[in-house]
Amino acid sequence: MNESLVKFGTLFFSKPATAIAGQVDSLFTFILWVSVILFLLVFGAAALFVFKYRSKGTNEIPKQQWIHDNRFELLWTIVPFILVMIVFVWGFKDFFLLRVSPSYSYEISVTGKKWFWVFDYSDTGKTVMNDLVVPVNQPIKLIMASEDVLHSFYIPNMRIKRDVIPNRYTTLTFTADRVGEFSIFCTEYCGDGHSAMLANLKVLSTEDFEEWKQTGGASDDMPLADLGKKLYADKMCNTCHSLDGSPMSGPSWKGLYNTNRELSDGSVVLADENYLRESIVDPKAKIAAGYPPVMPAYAGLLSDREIKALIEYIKEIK
Ligand code: HEC
Ligand SMILES: [Cu+2]
Repeated sequence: MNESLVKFGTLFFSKPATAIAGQVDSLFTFILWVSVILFLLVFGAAALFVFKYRSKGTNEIPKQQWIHDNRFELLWTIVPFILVMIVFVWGFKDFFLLRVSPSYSYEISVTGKKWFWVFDYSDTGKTVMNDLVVPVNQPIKLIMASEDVLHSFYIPNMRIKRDVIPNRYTTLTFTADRVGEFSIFCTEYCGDGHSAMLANLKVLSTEDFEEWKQTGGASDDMPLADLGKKLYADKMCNTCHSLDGSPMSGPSWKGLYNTNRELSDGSVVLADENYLRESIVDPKAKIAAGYPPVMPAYAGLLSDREIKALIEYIKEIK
């Protein structure tokens, strides 16, 4: 279970899971209180003067007005300057810590697509969906890109967030300082399934992480159709395909198997195992009539067993 963002931490912040988070929060708190104090001073003075110098009902015209005072000019130039410089230096220092990843960082590639995240571990060739697993106390560098629209990668407990863009890499860096499970959000509105574009961050001890890297996928002994049902949710098929016949971004799976499917080019194919397999691995090969070709290709993201499991599950939905 992911650590709750509201149960732990303060009114403004989830409980930090990285050392920099505390510094980010202190700067926020500093700016907040400076703003509150300045607000009270400025509006307090304004309210006081409005009251004190309110019209007394006579049409007096002042004989003399106080139009300039160097002491006041200096006060309201120097004090804001000092405050702004404090925020600048403090923020710049933290910005570096948040943006520059040490050369010994562990690199993970992140791909955002409608509507899930894919994490590639280049040193092991491992690819996982929606579960980012990292070792504790080790700087991590995320190299991110999108395959379709703009997404944004956000881990509240780490205080890091950055846009994920097609045709360009952006990076994020963090060092988790405690083990646990945390939430990852997409914070750029990216279409129908945006609110379901959730992922988990699992921070493991170094030994557990090494062990995790060696293991294959779990659920090797699950019956195929059960595994398919689980994958339907885990692999985000459920954001686009319903089971009850209602159309979503994609066609419903109800009664799909072994029926004739009309394609966008007017031809008709039988939805047998091979059609289903091709639709999952390379969805753009044959487009179902009436639907836009928005399904992401799952080639490389699902093992052969997982593809078989999904097909078995689709067959069950009559
Ligand atoms: C972003 C939305 C989206 C996601 C996520 C998605 N699909 Fe699709 N899928 C579509 C759309 C749209 C079509 C119809 C257009 C086409 O054929 O490419 C489709 C078509 C299909 C078809 C052919 C259906 C038919 O009626 O001919 C199958 C099978 C399929 N998807 C399986 C899956 C599986 C399995 C997953 C999860 C591993 C999945 N889809 C995830 C949008 C999605
Ligand atoms: Cu998104």
